Amino acid sequence: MHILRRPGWHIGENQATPETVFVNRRRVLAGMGLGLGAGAAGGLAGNLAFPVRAMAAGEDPSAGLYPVPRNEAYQLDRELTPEDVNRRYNNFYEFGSHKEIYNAAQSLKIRPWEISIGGEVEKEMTVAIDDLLKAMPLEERLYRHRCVEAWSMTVPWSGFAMKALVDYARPTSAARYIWFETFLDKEMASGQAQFWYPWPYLEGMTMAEASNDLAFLVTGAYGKPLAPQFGAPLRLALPWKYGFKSIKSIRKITFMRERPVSFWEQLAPTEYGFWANVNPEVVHPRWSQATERVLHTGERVPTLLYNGYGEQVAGLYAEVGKTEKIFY
Ligand SMILES: Nc1nc2c(c(=O)[nH]1)N[C@H]1C(S)=C(S)[C@@H](COP(=O)(O)O)O[C@H]1N2
Ligand SMILES: [Mo]
Repeated sequence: MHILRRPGWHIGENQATPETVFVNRRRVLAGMGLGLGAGAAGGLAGNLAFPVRAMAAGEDPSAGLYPVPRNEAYQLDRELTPEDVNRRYNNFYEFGSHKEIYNAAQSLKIRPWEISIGGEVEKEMTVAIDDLLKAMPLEERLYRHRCVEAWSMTVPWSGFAMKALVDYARPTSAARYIWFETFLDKEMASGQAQFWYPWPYLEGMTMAEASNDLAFLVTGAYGKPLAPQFGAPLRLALPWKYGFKSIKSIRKITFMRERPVSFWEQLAPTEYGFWANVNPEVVHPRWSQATERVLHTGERVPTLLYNGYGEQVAGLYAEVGKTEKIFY
């Protein structure tokens, strides 16, 4: 059904030095007839070759809502990734299968933006993002983020607890999973013209995971509305799981009896499974997960079980972990 092409992250980043990433990228760009100024090296901090177009003031109607109060229950063990670094190093395959999608992502049209909520719910509905923002209790949380490619960042996300969305959606008792889907528009997002990917991006979680305090729906970052490249206007943050679970630019939320087969799981089921909990001891089929590269310093630090959030989430897997692989 799907033609399997190796996505970018099949090259373990920890097997490639920043230099080789840089050289390879320069070669690719040269092959495409694009010159490359000094230092766009894999989005590493430093001389940045391309300016990021700033969103014009007032362009985002939710701007007045930020900053939102910080929830001090979520503390970090390391410093925040500078906003500038984060805004220029992203995974968002809808806009390209490399890290420098920030300019391409500015074409993401974030208003009007409606989210449909359906499946096993008392009543299906469609809600405009600005109405949802008004109905939800917004707060800021400092979270770690660990990509399966073995880099990590820390972000001050703004948004609301997944639980609040579940209460709002009023699922029936038949709901066991929640499916999330990204927009589908290949005119707007040229990556979606790459037909070998099973668009739209799809992810999911169990109802129990959705009820965990840590499960967070993100609407802003760094005290502002979410920049397009972060997955505006609504994305997930499941910080104890590999980053690909944190789906961006959500259009559709469906409560289901069945488990979804997510975007990456369709492409490579043995590498990117449904559970995808972070575990430094469970090697990716082609690279180690023992350490991670901190995005803005380049430093390598040990990866933690459940990305350091075991106390909050390990209990979710006590039963299922006996019969299923919960780390991929
Ligand atoms: N729709 C969509 N969501 C996505 C992705 C994507 O390509 N498309 N990439 C995922 C991956 S692999 C990671 S690591 C994070 C990256 O989030 P960031 O760019 O804000 O750092 O988004 C996740 N969500
Ligand atoms: Mo990722």
